[in-house]
Amino acid sequence: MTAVDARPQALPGLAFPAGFRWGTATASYQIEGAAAEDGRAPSIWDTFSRTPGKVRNGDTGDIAADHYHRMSEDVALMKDLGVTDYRFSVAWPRVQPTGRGPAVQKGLDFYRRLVDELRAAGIRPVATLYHWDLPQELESPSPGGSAPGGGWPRRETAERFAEYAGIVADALGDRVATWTTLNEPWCAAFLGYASGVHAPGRTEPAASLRAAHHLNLAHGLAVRALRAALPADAEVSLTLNPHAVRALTDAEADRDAARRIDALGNRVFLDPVFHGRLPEDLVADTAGLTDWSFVRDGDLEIASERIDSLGINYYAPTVVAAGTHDGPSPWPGAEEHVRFEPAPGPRTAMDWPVDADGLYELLTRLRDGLPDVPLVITENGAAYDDYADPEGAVHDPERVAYLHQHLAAVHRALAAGVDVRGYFLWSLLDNFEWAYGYSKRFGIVHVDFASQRRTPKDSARWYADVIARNGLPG
Ligand code: IFM
Repeated sequence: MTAVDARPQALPGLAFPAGFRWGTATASYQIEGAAAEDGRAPSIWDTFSRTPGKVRNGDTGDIAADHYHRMSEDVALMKDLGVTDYRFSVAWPRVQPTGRGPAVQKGLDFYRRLVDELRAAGIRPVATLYHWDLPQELESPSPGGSAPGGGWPRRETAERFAEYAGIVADALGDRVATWTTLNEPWCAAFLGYASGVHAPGRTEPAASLRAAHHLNLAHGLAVRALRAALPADAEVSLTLNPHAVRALTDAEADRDAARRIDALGNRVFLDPVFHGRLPEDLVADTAGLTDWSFVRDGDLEIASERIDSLGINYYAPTVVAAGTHDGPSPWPGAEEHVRFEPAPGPRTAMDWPVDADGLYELLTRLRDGLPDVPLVITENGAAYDDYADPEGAVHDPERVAYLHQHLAAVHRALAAGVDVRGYFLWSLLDNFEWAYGYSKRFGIVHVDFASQRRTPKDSARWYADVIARNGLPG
C-alpha cells in the first residue's frame, strides 16, 4: 500500500454553507451484534457469514461492535464529536424476524431508545430501512417453513419491504424526520446475486437483474408507505453508490465500455427512480440474459415516486476499457466487453485508489442529470491498518488526508453550483466490513473487538474540529 500524502495543511481552509449537515454513518449488521436477542431472527448475512469460506477469518456479526448494548456510549461519542446528524440502519429481522407478520416490540424499542437519546443529545436521526440484512426467511424458507423463498429476485420481497417500511414509520415517524429506503441497491443486487461475494452468495446473472428491478420497485412501494405514515414535511430519500466511471482512453471502444458500466452501475437505478423508465441500452446489452418481462405495467411509475433528496456513497472511481473480465462478475452481460483498470495513485487498506476528483466528477455529473435533486453524501471514508500505540492513541494521518481531500472536493462541487446538503463520514466505529470481516477498519473511533473499548482516532478529533468551524482548516 502506498502512503497517502498526510499533509492536510497543504490544502486551503474552506468554509461550508450555514446549515450544512455533518454526520457519521453506520449500519445495523456491521455494529449491533446481539444477533439472537430480543426476538431477532437470522438475516441472509448471518447465514452467509456462517458459511465456510465466505467471510475472512470466519468472522460474523454475532457481536460486532456490541452497539446494541453500548448504544448510549456511542451516542455520547457522537455528542463529543459535535455531529449534527447520525445515519443508522434498522435491522429488518429485529423488527419483523421472518419478514412477515406483526412487529416485535422489543426490536422497535431499541430504535426508539436510540432515536430518543440522539435527540436528547441534539443529533438528528437519519434512518435507513435496508442496509442488506434481509430476513433469511424471505431468501429461503426455514426447513419445514411454509413461506416461499427467493430473496430480491422474487417480486413478493418488494411487497414485504413496503409493509415493513410502514411498520417502522408508524413506530418512529413522530421522532425521525429523515428516511432512506435502501442503501446501495447495486451491492444488494449484483454482489448478492451475480458475483456472490455478498449474501446470499448466489451467482445467477439473470436473477441479479430481476433483483435490481425488485429493489427499485421496493423503493417506490416503500416511499408510498412512508408518505402515508409520515408527516408531510418528512424527508424521504434513497442512497445509491453511483460509480464514477471513467473510460481509460477516448477511443470509441473504451467509451462504450464506460457506457455499459454506467448503465449497469448507475442508470439501472437512476432512470427508473428519477425518470420512470429503463435504460434502453441496458435492456439491449442484457438481451442474452433476460427479456425484462418481470417488469410489469405500472412498476416504473411506482419506482419513480417523488423523493426529496438522493444519498451518494463514494469511495473511489471506476476506470474501464474495452476488453474482458472473469466471472462470476457483478456486471451481468459485460464480461465479454469490459475490463477494469486500476486507477493510479495511493491506495487504502481496501486497495481502493484515493481519488477525490472522482467525487467531484460524480457530483457535477449528477447535478447535470438531475438538476433539481438535492444531494447528500451519505457515505465517504477510508480503511487503514490502524492500531492503538503504547500510549493508547490511534494516529491515522492517512485517513485525515483522505477526508480532507474529499471534503475539499465537496466544497469545489458546492462552488460549482451542486446542491450538496450534507456529509456523513463512514464510519463512526470500526465494524464488520462484510466479506472482509473485522480485518478492515473504517472507523474514526477505534474498536478493540476483544474488550469493546472505544478510542477516538486522530481523525475523530480532526472531524470534530471541521464540524465546529463548519469548514476545513487551512
Ligand atoms: O462498509 C460499507 C458499507 O456497508 C456500505 N458502503 C461501503 C462501506 C465500505 O465498504
